[in-house]
Amino acid sequence: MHLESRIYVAGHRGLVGSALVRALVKAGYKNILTRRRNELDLQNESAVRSFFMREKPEYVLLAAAKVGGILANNQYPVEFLVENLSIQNNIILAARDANVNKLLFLGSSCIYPKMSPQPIKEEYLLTGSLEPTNASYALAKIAGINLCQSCSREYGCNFISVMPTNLYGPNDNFDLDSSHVLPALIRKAYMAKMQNEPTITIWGTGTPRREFLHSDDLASACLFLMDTYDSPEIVNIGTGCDVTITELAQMIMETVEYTGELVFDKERPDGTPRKVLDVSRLTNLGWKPSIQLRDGIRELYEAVDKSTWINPSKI
Ligand code: GFB
Repeated sequence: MHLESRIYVAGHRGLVGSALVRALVKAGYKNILTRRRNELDLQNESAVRSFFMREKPEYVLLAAAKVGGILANNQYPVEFLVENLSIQNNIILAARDANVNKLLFLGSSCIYPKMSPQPIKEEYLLTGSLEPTNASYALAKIAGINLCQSCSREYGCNFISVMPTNLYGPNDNFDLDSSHVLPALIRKAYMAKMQNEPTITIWGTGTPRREFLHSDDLASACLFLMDTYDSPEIVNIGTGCDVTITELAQMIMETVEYTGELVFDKERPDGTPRKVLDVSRLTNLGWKPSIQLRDGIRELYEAVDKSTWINPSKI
């Protein structure tokens, strides 16, 4: 990509898309295309096609998706499947038809089998059954990978796919019904501290292990791959290190300076027991993350607007 290239970031207001825009601006890119939801409905095929034909983006970073934590994924499988299929089909096929130079598709580590060997190598894709709580989202993402690979094979497109681990960072979702664990626990610990509650509730057993990557590190890896990587083979993006949910909760409680106890709601699902990525493909290409989990949590906690967190019944 050149600093003058026309680069479309789909999903620019989300956790990933906003990090991509920050990284592009910081690197000096001058022609970043974005559209808000009310300007362009990504589920509307003809609207997406017209946008591509009119604006002629040269590069596309596909970060638009319906995303959520374990509860939302489990409750709304139809929406997670259909909305994601629709958004990615519309954008990827319009990019093919508009002769986009290169497209980067964001997948997820949940595409891998629930009981995959650890750490998870890229070649473990489609070697076993998926985790049921997010199978619909995972299947949509697997279809997106296949569409990118098929466009490369059948039409010669340079469409690459990356598989990030669990992400966190600015513009994260702190809604307790739809968020991922890290922002949820920041909110729960902060509210409990403010209201002198003796405990906070953790869903599940606290034993699942998760790997967390800051969205600014993800954006850095994506721009690195846009410059250096031209293969349809998927690439994992992560730190290669994981923690248990209990360890994460303790780290967050230390940051928030909340000294209560953890209570485990074992009626809630644990999800997959472990999903730490093997990041050697990316490391061998020459990229590594730079934000430590503890530092990233502190930065997020200090920056987030806590004034809207007013529902004590959700603690
Ligand atoms: O982050 P999370 O919702 O997503 O949950 P997944 C991770 C773990 O944290 C699970 C536990 O074991 C949860 O039960 N957990 C404990 C909590 N307390 C909480 C809480 O208050 N809120 C939440 N949300 N979790 C998602 C997938 O799976 O990961 C998506 O559903 C996507 O499709 C995403 O792939 C990266 O890691 O389990």
